[in-house]
Amino acid sequence: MSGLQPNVVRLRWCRLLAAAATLISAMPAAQADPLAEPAVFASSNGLLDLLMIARPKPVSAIQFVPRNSGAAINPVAWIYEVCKRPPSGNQCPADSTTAADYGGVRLKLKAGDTLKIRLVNRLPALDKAKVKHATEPGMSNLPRNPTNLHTHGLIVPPRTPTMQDPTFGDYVFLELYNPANGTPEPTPTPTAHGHGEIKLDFVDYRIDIPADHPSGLFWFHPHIHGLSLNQVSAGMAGIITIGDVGDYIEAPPSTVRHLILRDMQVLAAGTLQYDSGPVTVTDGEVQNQQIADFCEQRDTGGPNARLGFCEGEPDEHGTGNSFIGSRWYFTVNGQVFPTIRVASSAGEIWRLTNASAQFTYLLNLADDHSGKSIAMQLLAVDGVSITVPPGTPANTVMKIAANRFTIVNCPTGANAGSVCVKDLTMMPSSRAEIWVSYRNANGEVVAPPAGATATLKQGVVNLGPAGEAWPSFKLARIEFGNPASDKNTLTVKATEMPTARAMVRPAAMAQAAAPATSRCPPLASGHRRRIFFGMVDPTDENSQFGLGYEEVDQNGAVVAGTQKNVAAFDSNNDAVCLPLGPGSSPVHETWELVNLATEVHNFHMHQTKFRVLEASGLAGTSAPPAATGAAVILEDNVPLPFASSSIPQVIEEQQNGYCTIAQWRDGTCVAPRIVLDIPFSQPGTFVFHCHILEHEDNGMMARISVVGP
Ligand SMILES: [Cu+2]
Repeated sequence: MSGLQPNVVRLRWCRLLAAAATLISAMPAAQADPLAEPAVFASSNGLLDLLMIARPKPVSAIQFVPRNSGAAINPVAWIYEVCKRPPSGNQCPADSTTAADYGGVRLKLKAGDTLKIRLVNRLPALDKAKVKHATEPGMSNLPRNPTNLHTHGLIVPPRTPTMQDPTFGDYVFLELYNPANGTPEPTPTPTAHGHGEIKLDFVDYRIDIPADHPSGLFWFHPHIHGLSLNQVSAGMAGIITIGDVGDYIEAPPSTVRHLILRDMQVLAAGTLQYDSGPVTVTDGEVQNQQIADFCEQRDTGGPNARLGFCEGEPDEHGTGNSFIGSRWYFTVNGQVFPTIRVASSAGEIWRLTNASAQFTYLLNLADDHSGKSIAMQLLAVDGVSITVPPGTPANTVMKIAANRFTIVNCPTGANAGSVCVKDLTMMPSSRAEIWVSYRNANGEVVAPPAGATATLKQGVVNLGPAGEAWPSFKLARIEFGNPASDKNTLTVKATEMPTARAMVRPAAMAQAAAPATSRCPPLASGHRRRIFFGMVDPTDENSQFGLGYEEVDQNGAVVAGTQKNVAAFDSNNDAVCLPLGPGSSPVHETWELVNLATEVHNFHMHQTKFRVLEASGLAGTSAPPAATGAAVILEDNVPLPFASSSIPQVIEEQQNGYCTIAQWRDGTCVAPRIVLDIPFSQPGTFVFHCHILEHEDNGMMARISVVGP
């Protein structure tokens, strides 16, 4: 850990370390509970019509015991209370048809369904001193805690209302305020941080799922620039499933689990020093301006330590931060260290969602007897099934999945083309679906020995010299009581990207502005867009993050006049604009992502899914379409490997760990390229950004418009 995070909230304890020796070892009984599924709201007759109320709620599954008192505290999360839309009013009935769980809900839909959500804001106002971005230009309304909703991974239009239709689609330039928190102040227009539409009390969304939308696993969360980290880390997220796993897995097992991973930093009472000055925090307070230097990185306490949480650390990094007496909880469906009992001979499918605001998971399933990793079969990435034909080399699979897992051999007798992994790297917003059955050290599915158990473990992940040193811990206990399966792998069916006009809805087309062709020309054939991930001014430790841009021609030369320096998010201007193709057909573009940082970022594009191309195959031309029979892994977020330089000391000590575009161009810094084939099918205005939400809130986001004919 370099302590070089210039944009992490700086906290300095102003209290004595005399109580540092206090160790908390009691474990709440709830930690042994079997894992429960998230509450399900399913569509019927093509419609799911919900009322969702964003509000605070104590988390009963977390019992935080303060150092100086025996009484356990249930920290207060921000959750979605969800019910079927009542005939009138904005309140859910106080009965079992309402879900209000920190763990999150699952919205169960089918392709072709309509999802209607009335979102109500009942979030508390915030202490301005505890909101990192509240003093930035145009951001004075953040302490009023506005919110909104984004359906991550769905290929749906980012619609705005019309005279005939007052609903919003998956549109993020919208702020919904709780009237109890005061009237939002008008902000100067134009401002770099303007957010667009303002709504009070409630707003209605209507998300039309196209009839040819892929089946799979998606999720929803708020998307307020400047508060994304706060709201997601406070608990605001849920998952969306389209169709069933049977749509892409042949003869799936009957047990399908949904694992929503999230984390919460719970503070001990004290005085903290924020950017704004000293603030007082109380026992059990949720630190929703989450920071990284909270626990010691390594889990060294043996098998019974760090069961779903880690203890806050003293100031060991010289940063002035001490978190003694505080705890960082890592939960599955809101449960601390639950038990998963695998009882069926068919094994289980686990569908994992990283709903953390900024935490990167590196998960493996460790056999408690041997200590070795139990292989898992990878079925789907970012919601949709993978396509890996027989004979695809493992390193090709690793490349097109951007090294998001470590491949091990599927055992003999496996279905050709199956992918087995021993770990899963899941950056924020990632999803992964796996088949779990007890396996021996050779990866063969066998009957588990009596009393076989395993632990779902977080490993030590390397996000680069300037990256966060996230702690390792244990997330869940697995008990294998299953008879042996008769198969070693499941058969995965390929996901087809929606190709046609079916993706483009008439309402959305009407919404799209007529293209100003001079302002929004199509990318020339053979050209690609190059996006830089960097810092606006690396020599300024208070600099914002940002994105830079240039267009590159078929010879690899930069197109004159297209270059833009690294700049922080500007909600009023498009960084990229492109028209749809003839007849509103989707347009494929090639994007090259260059990470100027010596830490990993995580690129996310709204309203589509993309595939990673092998950079070596980019021979100065636009990407060829995926060949018939080629391996394809579609993603909606992708890790960008960190840069290295010939002057590491300068970069780390004088440039906050960030290279400039000039240093990249002259070879001082080298950044592995990630090259993507991105199909754009949804007209409207949306964003692409780093999904480490602390980075997004601090400017690493840009606006894009896709215009119809
Ligand atoms: Cu980032």
